[in-house]
Amino acid sequence: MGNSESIASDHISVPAQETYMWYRTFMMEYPSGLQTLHEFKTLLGLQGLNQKANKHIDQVYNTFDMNKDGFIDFLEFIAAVNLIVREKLEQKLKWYFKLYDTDGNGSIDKNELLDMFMAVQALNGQQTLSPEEFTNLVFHKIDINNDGELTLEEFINGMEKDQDLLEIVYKSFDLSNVLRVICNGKQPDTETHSYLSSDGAGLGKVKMKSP
Ligand SMILES: [Ca+2]
Ligand SMILES: [Ca+2]
Ligand SMILES: [Ca+2]
Repeated sequence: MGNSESIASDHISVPAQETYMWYRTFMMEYPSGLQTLHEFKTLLGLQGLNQKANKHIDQVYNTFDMNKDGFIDFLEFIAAVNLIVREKLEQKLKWYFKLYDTDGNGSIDKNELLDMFMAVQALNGQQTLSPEEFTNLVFHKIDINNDGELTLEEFINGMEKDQDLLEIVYKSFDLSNVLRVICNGKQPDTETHSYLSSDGAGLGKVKMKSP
């Protein structure tokens, strides 16, 4: 498919044998070699969301669509798998930072974080704190120079030190549950929101669908 040499590029460290297995799974599910936004949402059982939640998922999709052609190809797919399975906390936090920095200007402002928490609330239901309270809490804790913007450095340093904040971040989009959905194939309608409730199991286990 002409992807073989790019699979070996620097930041992708999924072993060849595993890569092949993922390739087969991906091509079985998406014979064209491309996953559309609609298919991404279908895979995760995330149709019919309200506008805010929907925009949040669009943004997630965009962070995986690295060449910005509107599709997730196999290389982008395996990079996402690699991020979820293998990368360290710092790399994951970089991904979340990119997710929250919706205008892409290299810092997260209060409105961006507020929008994100409102989307999370729309996805996960009412939380203990309101989106406004969450936003203020995060800025109070990790906006070190108090300028109302979170730089990548403030974000990573702050999150690494604070388990409670990290949990909030993980809740904003649970990567490990996404992986489980990918491994097990499309979700039946009855389990529409199963990816949202994490039980922490199954990470790193690659299961092939039976033919
Ligand atoms: Ca793409
Ligand atoms: Ca920004
Ligand atoms: Ca700051």
